[in-house]
Amino acid sequence: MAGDPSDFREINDKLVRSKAQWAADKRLITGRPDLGHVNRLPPGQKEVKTWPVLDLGAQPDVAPERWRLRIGGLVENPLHWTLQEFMALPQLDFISDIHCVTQWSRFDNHWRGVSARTLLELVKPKPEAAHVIFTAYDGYTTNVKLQVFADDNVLLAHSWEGKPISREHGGPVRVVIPDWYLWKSAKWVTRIELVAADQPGFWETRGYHNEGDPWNEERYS
Ligand SMILES: Nc1nc2c(c(=O)[nH]1)N[C@H]1C(S)=C(S)[C@@H](COP(=O)(O)O)O[C@H]1N2
Ligand SMILES: [Mo]
Repeated sequence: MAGDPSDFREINDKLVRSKAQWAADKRLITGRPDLGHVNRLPPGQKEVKTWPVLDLGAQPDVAPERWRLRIGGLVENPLHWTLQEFMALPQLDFISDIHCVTQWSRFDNHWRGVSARTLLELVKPKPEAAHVIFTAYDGYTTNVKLQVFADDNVLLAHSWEGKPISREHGGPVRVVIPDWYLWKSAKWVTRIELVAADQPGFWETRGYHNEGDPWNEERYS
């Protein structure tokens, strides 16, 4: 079935190789972390006004009526939502800056969606849950600690600047974790799994850092 996570497609091998090489070469590291967030722009970043598109090249076309979000794993109450059900959850407007490891940052993005906290309150993580694994419709995976996902600025967003998030940027729904480099923010998200043991995702197993704090230059492992 097209767009199903199991339908693992041809990914852009050239792009993957060149980004993995950047990681191996430790490109863009300034050696001057800004842990106090003195500057709005994290070290080594450049501000852009456009919004570049970065992904593995598949860009699944997920029709709104086919989109599902499932949250499972170490939770008391595994749940799934259609887009209509998701839109009926409490909605939050949030403004955040985003920072891509390939050097661009974009300030003041206006998002609308459902906060991670709202979702976590509904599924109720078990005490053993410590990590969160995201899976997207293109097969992409990424991981963060549960405490990062539970931060009050984390959103599952369906709108950007007052319009539905476009297919190329991960619509119908994408994750937004603004405190980490943007590879942690899965586009076309469909599954969120709470687990006890960490599971590094697509880029984390190809030389990227397991965490990804832009102010600490956590670009590569
Ligand atoms: N599903 C999925 N999510 C993804 C990716 C991807 O390839 N597939 N790429 C990540 C990377 S490396 C970046 S930099 C951002 C880019 O988001 P954008 O294209 O909206 O700028 O998406 C992240 N989320
Ligand atoms: Mo990226």
